[in-house]
Amino acid sequence: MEKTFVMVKPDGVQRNLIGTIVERFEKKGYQLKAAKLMQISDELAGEHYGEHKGKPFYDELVSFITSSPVFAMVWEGDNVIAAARQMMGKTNPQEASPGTIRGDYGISVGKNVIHGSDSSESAEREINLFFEEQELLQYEKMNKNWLY
Ligand code: RTP
Ligand code: MG
Repeated sequence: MEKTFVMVKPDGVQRNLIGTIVERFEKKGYQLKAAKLMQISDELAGEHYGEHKGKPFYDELVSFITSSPVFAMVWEGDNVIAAARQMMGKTNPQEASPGTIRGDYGISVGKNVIHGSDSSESAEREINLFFEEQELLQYEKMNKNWLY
């Protein structure tokens, strides 16, 4: 089953959007495999955003992502990598469709609330960067008489 890395960025945490974003993924039907509130170090930011090194917005990107805690998650489900990107909407919230997370909650390209892996290679790399293997939990839906 496919897994992706999703992160509520500092602006999303500051604006109390963790619950709203988790709810969207839960309601869509994906399974939460791991989650934590964490502070990103300069070193981790450099690794995570390595592909953007040298770009004009890189310094601002690293300084923002390390400015305050983020909420890191791993979600699992069929086609979840592409679906998460669709749920997020375009990078620039001003171009993102209403109904997408960035379209509904984002302010600017630098404060766009959420990150999601853009390919299966990125997903594997980012999950390994942010989580230890034992932090990803394997569990199944129970068949209990109190679940109705
Ligand atoms: P992300 O990696 O955060 O999920 O976003 P993305 O794939 O939609 O966009 P990406 O091209 O990977 O850019 C990473 C983040 O850098 C900031 N950015 N600023 N000022 C600019 O022109 C600019 N371009 C990108 C955004 O915060 C973007 O999410
Ligand atoms: Mg990206």
